[in-house]
Amino acid sequence: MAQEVINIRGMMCGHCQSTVEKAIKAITGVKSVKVDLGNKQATVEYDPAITDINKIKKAVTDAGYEVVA
Ligand SMILES: [Cu+2]
Repeated sequence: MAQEVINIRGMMCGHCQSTVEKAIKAITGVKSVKVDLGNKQATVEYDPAITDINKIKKAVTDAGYEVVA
């Protein structure tokens, strides 16, 4: 299991937070996700044999938010 922290730009409220959470959770291979609105970070635990961090970042982008490198 791998854990990664992603910095996200564009989250303004609890609705944004749950949108990002749902988008990441929907990916096969993601075990858990915790989005911190204050720090604008998502902590994702995933199985690297099933998915990868780029797919997770893409889900955030597709949901309408920006991933900060
Ligand atoms: Cu919002």
